[in-house]
Amino acid sequence: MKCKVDLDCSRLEHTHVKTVAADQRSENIERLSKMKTIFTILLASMIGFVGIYVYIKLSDYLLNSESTDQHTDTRTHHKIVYHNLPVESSPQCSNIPIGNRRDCWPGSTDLLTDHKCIQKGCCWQPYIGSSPGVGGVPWCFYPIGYQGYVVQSLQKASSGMTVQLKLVQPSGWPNDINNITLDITYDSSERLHFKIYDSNKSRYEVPLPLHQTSNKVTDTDINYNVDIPTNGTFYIKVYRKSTGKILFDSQEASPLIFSDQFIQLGTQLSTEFIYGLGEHRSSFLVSTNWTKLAIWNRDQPPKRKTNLYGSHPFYLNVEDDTNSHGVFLLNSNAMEIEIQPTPALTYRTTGGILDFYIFTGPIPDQVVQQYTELIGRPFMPPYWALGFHLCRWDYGGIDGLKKVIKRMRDANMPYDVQWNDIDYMRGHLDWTYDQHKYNGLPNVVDDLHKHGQHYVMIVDPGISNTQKPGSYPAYDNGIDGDIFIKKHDNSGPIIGMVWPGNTAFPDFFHPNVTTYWTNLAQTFHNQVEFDGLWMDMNEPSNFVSGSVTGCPDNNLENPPFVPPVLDGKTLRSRTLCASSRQHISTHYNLHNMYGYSESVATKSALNTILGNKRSLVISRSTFPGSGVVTGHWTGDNTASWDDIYWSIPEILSFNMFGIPLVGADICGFTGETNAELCSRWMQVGAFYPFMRNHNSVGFKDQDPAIFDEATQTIMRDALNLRYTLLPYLYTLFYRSHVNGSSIIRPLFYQYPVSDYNNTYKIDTQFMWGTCLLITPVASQDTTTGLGYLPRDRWYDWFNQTYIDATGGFINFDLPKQHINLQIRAGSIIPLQQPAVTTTLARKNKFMIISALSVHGEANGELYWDDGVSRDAIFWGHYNLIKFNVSQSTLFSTIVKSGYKTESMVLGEVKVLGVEIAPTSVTFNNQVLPTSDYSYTNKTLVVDKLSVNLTEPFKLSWLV
Ligand code: MIG
Repeated sequence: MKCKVDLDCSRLEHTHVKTVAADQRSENIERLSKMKTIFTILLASMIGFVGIYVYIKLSDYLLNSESTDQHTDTRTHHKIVYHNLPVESSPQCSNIPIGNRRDCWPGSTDLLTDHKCIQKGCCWQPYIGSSPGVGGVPWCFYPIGYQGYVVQSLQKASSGMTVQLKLVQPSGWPNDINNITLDITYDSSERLHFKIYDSNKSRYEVPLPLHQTSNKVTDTDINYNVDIPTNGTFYIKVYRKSTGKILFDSQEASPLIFSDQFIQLGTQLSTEFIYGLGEHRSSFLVSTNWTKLAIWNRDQPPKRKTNLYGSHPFYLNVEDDTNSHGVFLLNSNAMEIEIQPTPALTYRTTGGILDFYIFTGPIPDQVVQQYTELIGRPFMPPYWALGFHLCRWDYGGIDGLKKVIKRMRDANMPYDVQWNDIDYMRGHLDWTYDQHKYNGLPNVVDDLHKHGQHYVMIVDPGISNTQKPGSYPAYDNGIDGDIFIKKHDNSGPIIGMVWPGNTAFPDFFHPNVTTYWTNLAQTFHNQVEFDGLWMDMNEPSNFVSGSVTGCPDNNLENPPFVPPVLDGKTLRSRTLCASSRQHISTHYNLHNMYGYSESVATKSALNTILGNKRSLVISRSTFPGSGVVTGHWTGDNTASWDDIYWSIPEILSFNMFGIPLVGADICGFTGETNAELCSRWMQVGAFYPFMRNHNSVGFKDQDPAIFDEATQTIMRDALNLRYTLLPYLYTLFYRSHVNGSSIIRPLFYQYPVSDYNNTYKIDTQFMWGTCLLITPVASQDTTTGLGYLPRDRWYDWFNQTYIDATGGFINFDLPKQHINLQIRAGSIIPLQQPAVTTTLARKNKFMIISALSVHGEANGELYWDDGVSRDAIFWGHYNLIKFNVSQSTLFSTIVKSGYKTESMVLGEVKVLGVEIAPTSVTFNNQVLPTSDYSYTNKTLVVDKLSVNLTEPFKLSWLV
């Protein structure tokens, strides 16, 4: 008989013989192999790998000798006969290198046996060093030529195509969808969109407002080629047109599966240089050594190999010629992403559809720009949000709070924002403050404002449902507006337990929720004039699993596939029941967007309350698009040196996710910090886009002013350096807001070519934009340390001498008080004299540092506005000034001059790398007296200026 499914015909064959005997035998084999698996696992722990190796070889031999002929598929009774157990001898199975095996049995709770594997149409080959179903080299894997879906028809259109796919081989997962459609759209020359969905029934799709392009392009205008077969087994390949390099290629990767609750697609990667896929604690470069990443938002102090607070199914992959591209899967369901040595990547998601976007870059920062063009550009923070933030859990009451504010001021620490954690609330109730413990809080906030400082406090999503009716509007109004998440059967709010005890949870996708939330925020703001809000616990976190009354038993609570989330095989762990109901869909679908939706509602409330003033939202849980409204802190770290290191890949990743306003809890959240750790951390933290020192309850104070004089000096210096750099940081935020450029960048963004083997792996150092290289200290008792200097000229920030680096590690002096900061030759950086608040610093004189390239050139820019108006850019109420150096002249160009309210006075210009002493210096063609400038160490300093920056100027040095 002809084998219809052209899968592995040598191995599968329809037959009518020996059915009964074969059934019998297959049961025996199943039993035997089950035992084998149990034994294997037991033995692995007992006698180690040598023993297990001998055991597997032996049992394989026994199995082989027992089943060399045939057995029948007992499940389907289709009398499919399998030859040759184990199947390594069949060509569709045996020629697959170990690293290329595509897991056919991911995350199953069932005990895997060779029989079950083969029933699924897959290959079976035990591997020493991994356990089936858990991860690592799979024992059960897809054969070459596995079919699944075939192409039924392909219809081309001017800017894309539509492909109909039909299932020809059951996947083995419940509820396969037989007919699915693939829509391919050429969104722009740099962006491809492809979407796979049920042809007959609409399914849940992610409710994210995307910035779609209105004019799609035709295939002559695109930078990529798409290759889909017109018949036969489905695959999709996307190439870069100019180089032929792969951007997406599902052909030899994990096959497409589209069942109701298990959807899979794999792709080959271009190289092992892959970044992104958050939120996880790992090196910035994601390992291709069988890494399984679970995505399911979770309140979990960061640790390795587990799901954390946010979901970001976006990666950047470098091609072997240093071009880069990005891939975004728009899907909010619980998912697993596996990366294997091929290198290849597999998505396995538990719902929704497959909705992919590919960005062609080719420069890494362009990939991020193209990604944020789709999901939304980061918001423009108020200027004060770039200052130093101070927080701790439990100040003990109003006196504790006042004491820390006073000592920070007395110590002259640059310090802009004071925060409060849940201890300010009455009984942990949202939108209340404890009138006894925090008696006078409104006055403290007024006093902060009088000092040009700002105030942010925490709000958790859980709303207590146990207050006296009529006494707690947050609950009563929620019931009136019907905005709480409901039980699976819609019978009232689902009740969990958080800080205030039992709570309901607002559904931030409910149409009435914005009014509800805004009213609560407004009422509270009438008492305590906060400037920003801190969104914690919004995964959402729940102290009980599912709800106080548990969860029902249904297919959403017990999906056939659960990614490797913390606490085993259940989605409800530390959150709500998956089958609880939100207005637009189930929590199963929307869970990963809870923090996102809360941030959107909160930002909207703040916009209403504060009018045209910018506010600050900082959220723990995030999703693609969160950066449009919120910043992020990386959660509950510990006071350890390791945690300083981990903060760097975390911050690099969030810049890639379009949430550049990000920082880790400086000096550590849990655990006791110490002077050395905390001062090193303040030094690194001075370069976090969001700089906040935060401490957990029960640990000693760690605000800068609590330490001894010497430590305070180190911290104050770090803060002053940051405040000096704020005009540059603010300009980077402007670029991020209008173009999507990253603020914090890995070295390879700037140096992908010459240092292929080095820069791609570096995540202990990072850059601010394209100009500054930061080499932090993340280890104890360090006085010297290695840092990488890419091939370029680098100026030391402090002594202003340069090194012509050839691309390699050099040994830096790193004494306790020293921050290792290099300026890339060719940069012009706008600066300002620091002060104890940004409010004061903004009035100081500007400075410019110009670090000349080998050719004596440099450029840079400065963005400036009033720092608070929300629509400054929209109305053009800003100044944009470009600076250039060529031919021994530094000159400015006024690109935009729409902000005149405050004067901008330039007081000093420094030019680094002036090789020959100038014979004279002119400013706007006037010769300067020699007392107005100095020249030492190849640095020209002109420091007696008082020049209006909003007019163009020209500084020349004649040699
Ligand atoms: O269950 O509000 O990550 O920053 O201090 C802990 C108390 C709740 C977790 C946050 C942390 C905050 C703490 N919160």
